[in-house]
Parts: sequence; C-alpha cells; structure tokens
Amino acid sequence: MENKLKDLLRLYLVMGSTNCRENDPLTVLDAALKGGVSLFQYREKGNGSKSGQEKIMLGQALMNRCRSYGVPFVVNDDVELALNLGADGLHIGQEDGSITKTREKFAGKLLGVSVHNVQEAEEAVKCGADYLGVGPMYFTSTKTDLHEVKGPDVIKEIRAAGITLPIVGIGGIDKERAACVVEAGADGVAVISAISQDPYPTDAARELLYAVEKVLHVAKK
Ligand code: TZP
Ligand code: MG
Repeated sequence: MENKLKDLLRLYLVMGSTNCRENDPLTVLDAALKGGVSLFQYREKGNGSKSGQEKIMLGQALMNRCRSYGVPFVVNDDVELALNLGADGLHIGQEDGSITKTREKFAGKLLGVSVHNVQEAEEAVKCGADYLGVGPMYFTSTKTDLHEVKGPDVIKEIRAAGITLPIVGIGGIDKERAACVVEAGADGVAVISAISQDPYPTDAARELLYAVEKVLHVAKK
C-alpha cells in the first residue's frame, strides 16, 4: 500500500476554481491528467471561491474526470464534502482539528496531513496519516497564510528522524526545482500554479513528472 501511494504522489495536482485564471477548471484538469498527474486534490479557497451547491457541483465534476483517468480524488479540509461526494480521501492542515478524529471518519480512505517540521510529522504518523505534505519548499504567492520557508532540507530532517511514510513536497515547485525536492527524500511534488497557471497544462505536467521520475530512475522518454 505504501509503495502504491508513493507512486500516486509523484505528481500531485492541487487546484480549485480560483487557481485557473480565465480557464475552466475541468479543462485544466483534463489537460493535466493527460500529462500524467497521478493524484488530484480539490482545494477551493481564496477570493471568489465557490461555496454551497456550486462547490459541490464542481467537486462532483472534477471527481468524475479523475475517475475517468483512474486517478484518485482528494478533498482539501472539507470533511462533509469529501464524505458526501464519496471522495477517495481528505487532506488536512495543522489548523483543521484532530487528526485522530478525522482518521476515524476516513477509515479505509486516504488521509494526508500538512506538516512543517519533524515534530508535526511524528505526530501525524502517530495519528494515522497515510502521507505527509511538507512545505512550503519555496516562497509562493499562491497561499496567503504561508508558513516559514525551510526548503527541501526539512524533508531530509524528517527522513533522518526515521519517518518512512510517503512524502510530497509543496510550495513554489516548478520543473527546475522538482529534482531537489525528490533528492531530499520526497516521493513526489504537489503543485498548484506550475500546472494550473501554465498555458499548456499537459506539457507542464509531463515535464514535471519527467523531472521527478528522472531522480527516481523510472523516467520514460
Ligand atoms: N501549501 C503550502 S504551499 C501551498 C500550499 C497549498 C501552495 C502551493 O502552490 P504553488 O502555486 O504550487 O506554489
Ligand atoms: Mg487546511
């Protein structure tokens, strides 16, 4: 299971309607899936984000698109939405309540937790997280309430502490920086803008995946 999950984390697209400029999120997702996105997180946040029925409808449509590519669909924060949609999992941060209680609600499903240091990583492992999102790797303006940027070294520290759980790095990652994140011990990269803001999301995804797989020695030409 852990190995399969490590593969799914190679290229993790995180996205909501506010990340897609003038483009329709479904079109962006479809293009990104064609380029090799291996896991998707619906993160509907920020100014002008959808709520209520609109959020549900977009979530449903994005989930259906993921299903047609056999790519798991994870919801950010919103426990109700994830349960109502029948999503494949949930991703929570440090401010999103008890990890243990959330774990119970998502038995048998994916649970990802955002962590920023070894202590938070150890706690998330203890509480039953399936994978860790570690960041921000680099400065990014995509997230407004950004934690201190520590770079890929924090992943090295987490691995040095003996944590073997699947890890994805997040924050300011592009195709040039992806290699450093994986070399530090991540199983893959999570990106928002490097795909959703690129005019060619298929190519952007393909190039990111290639950069990750090159370090993992599994790259296909
Ligand atoms: N968590 C830490 S940084 C970040 C999140 C959700 C934003 C990542 O966005 P981008 O555009 O890939 O830097
Ligand atoms: Mg959160």
